[in-house]
Amino acid sequence: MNKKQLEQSLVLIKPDALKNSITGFIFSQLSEVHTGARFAAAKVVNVTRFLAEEHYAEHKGKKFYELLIDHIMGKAHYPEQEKWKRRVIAIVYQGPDVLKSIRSVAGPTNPHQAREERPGCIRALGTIVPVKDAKGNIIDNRMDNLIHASATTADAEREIKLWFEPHDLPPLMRAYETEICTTHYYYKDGQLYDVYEPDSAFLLAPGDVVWKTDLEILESCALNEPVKDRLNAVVAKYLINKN
Ligand code: FUP
Repeated sequence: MNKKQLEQSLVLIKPDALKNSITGFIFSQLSEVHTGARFAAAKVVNVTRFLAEEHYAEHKGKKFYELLIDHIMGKAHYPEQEKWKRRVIAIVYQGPDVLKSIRSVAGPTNPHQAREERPGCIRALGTIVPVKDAKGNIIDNRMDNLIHASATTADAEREIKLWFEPHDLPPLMRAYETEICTTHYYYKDGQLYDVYEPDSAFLLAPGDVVWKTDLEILESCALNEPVKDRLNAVVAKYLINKN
């Protein structure tokens, strides 16, 4: 398979799409006949704050950041008593020019703009929700735009490695280099361990297939080299649906 055929994109079907039952429509719009995109991996994820913050790291500090985090975590669409419904569907699509074709079917970020400029695109079915304070005054607006799709090849690599382990993809559909892990890794409160520590989370065992770039970070971290700020992005996928 050549590099172009291996092009991949991360798509997230967000909680607003699940709540409004338009998952089928989205899958149909993204299907191979429309976009040339094939499924390479898929999972249902209860998004923790840990994962949400890593996914939207580039938006940290912006005015809409907290709304964005609440949205992707499902908190904006499902109250505490329905928190088991807080999910996204994460998919890796693969195909020639898949980044461009999926972004095109998705449409502009802002659903109102999508409706004006690209009727028929997925995000044209989204909405903008006014956010009110306790007194009922509108204090902000939240963009419910139904899906996320990677914007660039660099974003796709970062995002796919954030949400998926190599073994989530069939071996011939892995676009990024892998290695075999030779150590045990456990994680607790920002620290890595090579033997089990009470209440730590198991990450990897010898023989596991791991993204090469992840293993480099884990090995550097174990040697106390200054890569701590990148550890969360490695760990996040191993904690998915584990709590
Ligand atoms: P996109 O790549 O189209 O998903 O857009 P961005 O990465 O710029 O934005 C990520 C998410 O932030 C969007 F899905 C919606 C949200 N957002 C806002 O809520 N307000 C803004 O002004 C910009 C983005």
